[in-house]
Amino acid sequence: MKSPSKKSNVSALQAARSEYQPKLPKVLAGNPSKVALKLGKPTRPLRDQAAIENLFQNTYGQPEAFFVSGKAPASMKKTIKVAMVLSGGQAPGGHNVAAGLFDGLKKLNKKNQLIGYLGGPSGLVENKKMEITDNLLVGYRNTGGFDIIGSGRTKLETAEQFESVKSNLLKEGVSALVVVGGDDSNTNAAVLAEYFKAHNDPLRVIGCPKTIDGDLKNGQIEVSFGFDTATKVYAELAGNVGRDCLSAKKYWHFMKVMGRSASHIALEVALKAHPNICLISEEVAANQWTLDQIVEQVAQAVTDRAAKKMNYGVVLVPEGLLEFIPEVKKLIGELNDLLAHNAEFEKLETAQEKIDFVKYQLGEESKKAFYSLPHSIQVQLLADRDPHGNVQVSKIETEKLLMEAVDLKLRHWKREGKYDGKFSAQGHFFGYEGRCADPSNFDADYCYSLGFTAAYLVAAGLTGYLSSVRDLLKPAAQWRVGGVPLTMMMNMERRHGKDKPVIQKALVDLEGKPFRTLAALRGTWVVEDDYTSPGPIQFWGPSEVADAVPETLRLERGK
Ligand code: FBP
Repeated sequence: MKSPSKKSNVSALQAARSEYQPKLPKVLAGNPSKVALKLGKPTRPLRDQAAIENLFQNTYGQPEAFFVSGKAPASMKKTIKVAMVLSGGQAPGGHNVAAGLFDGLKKLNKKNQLIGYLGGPSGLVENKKMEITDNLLVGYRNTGGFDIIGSGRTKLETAEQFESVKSNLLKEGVSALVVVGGDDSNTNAAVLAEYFKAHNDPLRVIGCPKTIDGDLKNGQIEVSFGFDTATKVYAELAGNVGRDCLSAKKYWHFMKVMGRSASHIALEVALKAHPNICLISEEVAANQWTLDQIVEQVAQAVTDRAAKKMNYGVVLVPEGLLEFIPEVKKLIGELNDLLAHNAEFEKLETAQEKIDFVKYQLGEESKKAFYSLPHSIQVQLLADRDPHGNVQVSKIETEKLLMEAVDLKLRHWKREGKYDGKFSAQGHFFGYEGRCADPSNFDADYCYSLGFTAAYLVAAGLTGYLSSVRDLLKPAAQWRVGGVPLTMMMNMERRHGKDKPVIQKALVDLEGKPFRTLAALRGTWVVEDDYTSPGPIQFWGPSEVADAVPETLRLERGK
């Protein structure tokens, strides 16, 4: 293999890291002719079974699949050409999925080929592609980013798009497509798999569970790739800021962390860095806390610490918080329905015109919620939805909203003699900083195995499955690999004003061990400083450091 160190933009660390050979489960590391496919019992989704069965008549109910030691079917050796696409937001380890898929295909048959479609799902429609070769992969192995072939968020939904994808893949001689994506992208994968099967097309579709958000998990999928690395990066930053607090003792730091709807990232970072406060959106929704109640809780913590002369602190804010505050959730729901494909609204140019447009159409309660928000947040709530109908929460400055609202409340309390302290706040948003980091050892190994497993699923002729690697707390050699039927993870949700089948997002389980651990510790963190410095990701060194798994995973799956 050529060394990437010859390239001028490769750091010394990347050059050394490119030599890392990701670990593989024993069953995949051995001779492929000794890998048998074992199928389990028929499956069904946890919710909305009838609706999902009706929409996925050809792929519904498929059994779970496992690769075990045994005799491989002769068909596994057949020469195949496979396509792959990276979809949605970047997540550390995507390049190792490509490497694993490529190496898996070549191990099965040297003549197998891998074609990468460029810029996400739109590349499939527009037929933009390149061959992924061993040479190309040099320099991408064990690196972060999706730049090898790029990514995008185009939603494939029209029959016209499906037909273009089909004809482009068939013309290229491709027999299977691997979609590397999150819940929305794998919903795309499920719909495509169903479409191809319903039309008797010789095309198969396999997904890989990607997303830093950590919300693509369930009984079968233990964690999505990228979560480990991204949270390690954010936890390092949160730990550093905690140290800054202890040193300067003058700021309250409000840190919004990515994660879209679910608060898994905030929770994981809190478990690692021990901030004074960590808001969890799911808890807000469960307790039906209003925005004002949340502001009061934070202001109370500031007041209690001020009484101990601690006019500083760290507050972690999950990116999707606003969507979980009941009155704002209702408002967003109404706005989504109102703005979905609304030609009149789309013509409006200025922020004020947009605000005026919705003002007369919102219900009383939502109107009140809308006007209780600062102008900047009103504008942000009216911004374009993403192609899957989601509010783009990364563009909503929730940390600033809270900083301002807490400041206002404290001024009020000061006048009433309830608070005596100094409040100076700094806002941070940690999101993009972690999405393209070089993958941790855990993600490097996990992604490589996911890609390798996808190659075997494709070769086994399966379609409508998500590549799955389980028992992740065990050494990689003992990981169990196979596929989980995509329809098993689906439910019906309202998107763009319509009920649509989508892969169910996993939210933080308030009864689960990770949240209960936070709940048991956070009381102490509010009044005493317990900031921890997890430090930068380590690729070499003691295994408890270099090979550490996410805390959430350890708590959820540990004995
Ligand atoms: P995916 O769900 O596609 O993995 O995206 C993750 C994410 O990083 C979210 O945490 C964030 O809200 C969103 O992408 C930001 O999207 P964009 O990259 O379009 O700004």
